[in-house]
Amino acid sequence: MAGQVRLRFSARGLPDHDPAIGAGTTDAFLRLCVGDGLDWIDCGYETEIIQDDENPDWSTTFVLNYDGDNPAFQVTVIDDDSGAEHPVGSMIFWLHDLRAGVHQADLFPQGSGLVIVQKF
Ligand SMILES: [Ca+2]
Ligand SMILES: [Ca+2]
Repeated sequence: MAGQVRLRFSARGLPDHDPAIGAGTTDAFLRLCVGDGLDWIDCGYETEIIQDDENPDWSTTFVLNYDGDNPAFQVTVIDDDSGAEHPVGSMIFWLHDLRAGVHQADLFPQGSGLVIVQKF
């Protein structure tokens, strides 16, 4: 079964990846891949970068087309450093996790904060 879902993301408690003086703190964006939990078919989704914020609410809305009745999504939060990418953490969730409309999960590795997913 194929379908479409619209998702928006926030993160809370991201660690500071910019400890240098004057660098502020983490400049986070989120990259999303769609797949079945083993293979990630489509990784072409990225939010905007939010500068110097450990609790970003990304305004980017992803409109995702999927196959199957319970697709998986992998998100990776990345600190931007003038175009260079430094991964902060990642997590995987399934469409069924979003039955209530909102899903929240810790990023891996531990201590990397958490991501909140909203379906609407
Ligand atoms: Ca920064
Ligand atoms: Ca940075």
